[in-house]
Amino acid sequence: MNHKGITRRTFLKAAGGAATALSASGVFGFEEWKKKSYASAIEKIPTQCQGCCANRCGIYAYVKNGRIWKIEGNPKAHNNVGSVCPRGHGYIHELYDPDRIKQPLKRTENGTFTPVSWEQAFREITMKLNLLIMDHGPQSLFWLQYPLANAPLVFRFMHALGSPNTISHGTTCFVARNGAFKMTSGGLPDNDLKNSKYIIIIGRNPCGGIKLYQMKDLVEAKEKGAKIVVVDPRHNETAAIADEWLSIKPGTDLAFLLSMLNVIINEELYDLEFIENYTVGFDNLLDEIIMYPPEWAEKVCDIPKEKIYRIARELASHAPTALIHRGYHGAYGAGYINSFQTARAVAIVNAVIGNYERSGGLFMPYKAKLGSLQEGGHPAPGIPTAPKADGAGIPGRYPVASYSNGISHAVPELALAGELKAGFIYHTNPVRTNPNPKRVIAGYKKLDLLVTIDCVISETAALSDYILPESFYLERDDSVDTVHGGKKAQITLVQKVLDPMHDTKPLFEIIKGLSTGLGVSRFFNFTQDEYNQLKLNPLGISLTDLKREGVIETGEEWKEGFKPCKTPSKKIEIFSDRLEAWGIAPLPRWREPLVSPDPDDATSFRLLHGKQSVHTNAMTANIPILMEMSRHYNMIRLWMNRERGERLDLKDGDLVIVESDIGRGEIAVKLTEGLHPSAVWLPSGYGVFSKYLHTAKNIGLSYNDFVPTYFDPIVGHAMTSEVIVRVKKV
Ligand SMILES: Nc1nc2c(c(=O)[nH]1)N[C@H]1C(S)=C(S)[C@@H](COP(=O)(O)OP(=O)(O)OC[C@H]3O[C@@H](n4cnc5c(=O)[nH]c(N)nc54)[C@H](O)[C@@H]3O)O[C@H]1N2
Ligand SMILES: Nc1nc2c(c(=O)[nH]1)N[C@H]1C(S)=C(S)[C@@H](COP(=O)(O)OP(=O)(O)OC[C@H]3O[C@@H](n4cnc5c(=O)[nH]c(N)nc54)[C@H](O)[C@@H]3O)O[C@H]1N2
Ligand SMILES: [Mo]
Repeated sequence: MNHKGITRRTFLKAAGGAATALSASGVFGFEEWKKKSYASAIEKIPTQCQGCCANRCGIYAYVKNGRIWKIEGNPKAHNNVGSVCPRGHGYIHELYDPDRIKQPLKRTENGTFTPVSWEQAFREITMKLNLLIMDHGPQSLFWLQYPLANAPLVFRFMHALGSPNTISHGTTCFVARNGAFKMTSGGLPDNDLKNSKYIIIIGRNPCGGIKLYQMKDLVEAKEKGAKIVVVDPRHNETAAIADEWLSIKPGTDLAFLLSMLNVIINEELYDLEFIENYTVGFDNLLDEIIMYPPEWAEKVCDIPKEKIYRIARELASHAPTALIHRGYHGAYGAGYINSFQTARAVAIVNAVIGNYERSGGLFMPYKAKLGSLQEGGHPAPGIPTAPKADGAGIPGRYPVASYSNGISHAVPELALAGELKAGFIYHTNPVRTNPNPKRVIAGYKKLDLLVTIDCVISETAALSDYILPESFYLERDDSVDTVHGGKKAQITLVQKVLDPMHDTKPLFEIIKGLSTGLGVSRFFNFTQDEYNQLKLNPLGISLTDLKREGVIETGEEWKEGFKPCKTPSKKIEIFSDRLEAWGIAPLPRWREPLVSPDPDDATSFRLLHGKQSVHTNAMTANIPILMEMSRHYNMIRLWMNRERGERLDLKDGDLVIVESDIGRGEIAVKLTEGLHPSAVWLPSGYGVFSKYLHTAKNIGLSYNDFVPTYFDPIVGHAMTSEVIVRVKKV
C-alpha cells in the first residue's frame, strides 16, 4: 500500500511504538500482549450502521480489547438482511480517525480553532443566541440536518425556541419524487422486487447507490426468472445484472414514460377494474396521451420506438406482478425542471397496470406508530405559527414543497438576504453537498452565529463559529427508529458499543446542554432511555429487549388488497385537482429540461453525477481504506462516451478541463461505451476541500462546483442535473 493515510512504514512505526511503550512502562512485553489479545473475550452488540446513506442497516458490532473489531449484518433487519456494504465496513474506521474532533472548538480571531470546554461552548453559544433571538425573533434561527432518528428531538428543541425553521437536506436528494408520489398515491410506496416478474428501473441504481435489500431482492427475482430493464444514460452497476440496458438521453425520462402510457392506453393493456375502483382522472389522461406516441418519443429520448412498444407491452403483460421502481435520487429526485412530473408519470404507469398493493408491485410499507413524550406527562412546546423562512408550506410558493423537509439550499440565500441570522448544522455538510459552493460559503459566512455538530471538520464546520463534536455512532445511544418500514414494521436503534474516546457528546446531551442557557430545559427533563421507552410503550416492547435484539418486528403483516390512499379522493390521483388549482399541469405533460448541450459544440455536455458503491455522499472520502479502493479500482474519473472523447482527441486517462458558467476543474477521463454521448458523468463522492480532512482533500471533483443555484418552482429542489459543461483536453 502506498497511501497517504496508511503506509506500511507508518503502520510499523505505530505498532513498534506501542510495543516499546508497553514494555518500557513495565506492564508486559509485546509477545505477552499478543497472547492476551488473542485470548480476550469478544463482545457482540447489536446496533445500527450510520455509514450513512439513510439506509440505517441493522448490524452487530464486535468489540475486542476495548476496540471495535468488525461489524456484521443483522439477519433480522429487513433493510440489509444480514449484509453490510463496503461503506459500512469502512466507516467503522472513522472511530480511530486522527481527523476526528476531540473536544468542542471555537473559532479565533485569525480563523483557526481553539479547544474550549463544553460549559464554555454552551454558555457562549446560548448567550449570543439569546441576544440574536431578542433582536431578530426566533424565526431568524434555523437548524439544518440529515433526517435521522433523532429528528423529533430537534423539532422539539426548535419549537421550544419558537422557530419553524427545522430543515433537512431533502432538496438536494429526493423531494421531487416524494412530492410526486404524495400527490398521486398519498405517500411513497416501496417496490416488491422479490416477487416481481418484470422490473423497470429508471435512473436508480440500487447496486451502486446501495440499498442492500433491494440488491438482494433483484438477484432473487432474477433467479426466479424475472426480467430486469435498466433505463439510465450510463451502464451502471444494476445494468450489469439486468437483461436490458436502455441508454436514454438524460432529462427525457418523462417522454419515455408518456409514450409507454400511450402504448398501454392505445392497445388497452391497462387494468380497467383497478382503474375504475381505485383511481381518479383516467379519462382525462386518455385525451392527453395521444400526443405522445413512441414515434414522437424516440426522437426526444433516443430509445427506438420498437423498444418502447415492446417494453410497454411486456410490462403490461406481466402486470400486476410488474413494476417501475419508485426511484430515489438519480433521474427524478432533484435533478431537472421536469423531475416532479417524471416521478408523477412513474406513479401513474404503475397505477394503470394496477400493481398497487399487489404482490410483485408497489405497496405502502408498514411503519410502527411510536409513543410520545406527552403520554409520559412531558409537556410539548407549541408549534410556531410563523411561516418557514424558506417558503415551504407558504401558499403560492413551491406548492408541493415538503413542510417538514423545507428547502435546504435556500438557507445561504436567506442568510445573504439577512432573514436568517443564526443556525445549527447537524450531521450534514451543505458547503460541500449543495450546488454553487462560492455562493453557499458567502451565505453561511454572513450569519452572526453558526454552530456545526459533526465528528470531523467538514467544509461547513470549517466556516463555523463553534464546532460541537458528536460522539461517533458506536459511542452513543440515539432515539428509537422505525427505519423505512416494510411488509411488517420493524424498530431498531443506534446503541452504544464503546465508551467515547474523546470529549464528545451524543446529540441528546448537546440539545440538553443548549436548552438550559436558552431557558427551555423544562422540555428536556427526561433521559434518552426514558424517551426511548416512552416511544416503545404502545408497542408493548421494552427497551432492554430492543437493546438485546437490535431489531424487533411488530404489528400485522402486509396483505394484498388496496388500502385507501392519503389523497383527498382516497384514490390514486392520475388527474390532480390540487395541481390544477395551483396552476401546475394536472397530468404529466412533456417539458424539456431547462438547459441542453449545444449540438454544434463538440465540447458541450450535460454533467451527470452518481453514487459509487464505496462512498457515501461527500462524507466517506476521508476514510483511508475506502479512498484506497477508489484509487485501486481507478474510480476517480469523469466518464465520457468513447466516440465523443475520440472526437476531442482524448485517450483513456487523459487529463481534461471541465468548465461551466460557475466552475472549473481538472480530472482524468474514462472513455466508455457505457454512457450516452450527450453527457459526461462524475462520481459524486469526491471533491472534498476542507483542509482538515487529510485523506480526502483535493482529490477528484464535485458536480456541485459546476451547478448554479436553482429552485424548482413546484417542489423547490435544486435541479442538480440542469448544467452544461465544456470539456477539453488539458
Ligand atoms: N454507495 C452509496 N449508496 C448510497 C448513497 C451513497 O452516497 N453511496 N447514498 C444514498 C442516498 S442519500 C441516495 S439518495 C441513494 C441514491 O440512489 P440512486 O438514485 O440510485 O443514485 P444516483 O447514483 O444518484 O442515481 C442513479 C442513476 O441515475 C442515473 N441518471 C442520472 N441522470 C439520469 C437521467 O436523466 N435519466 C436516467 N434514466 N438516469 C439518470 C445515474 O447515471 C445513476 O446511475 O443512494 C443511497 N445509497
Ligand atoms: N458532493 C456531493 N453532493 C451531494 C451528494 C453527493 O453524493 N456528493 N448527494 C446528494 C444527496 S443524494 C444527498 S442525500 C445529500 C447528502 O448531503 P449531506 O446531508 O451533506 O450528507 P453527507 O455528505 O453524508 O454529510 C454528512 C455530514 O455528517 C457528518 N457525520 C457523519 N457521521 C456523523 C455523526 O455520527 N454525527 C454527526 N453529528 N455528524 C456526522 C459527516 O462528517 C458529514 O460532514 O447530498 C447531495 N449532494
Ligand atoms: Mo440522498
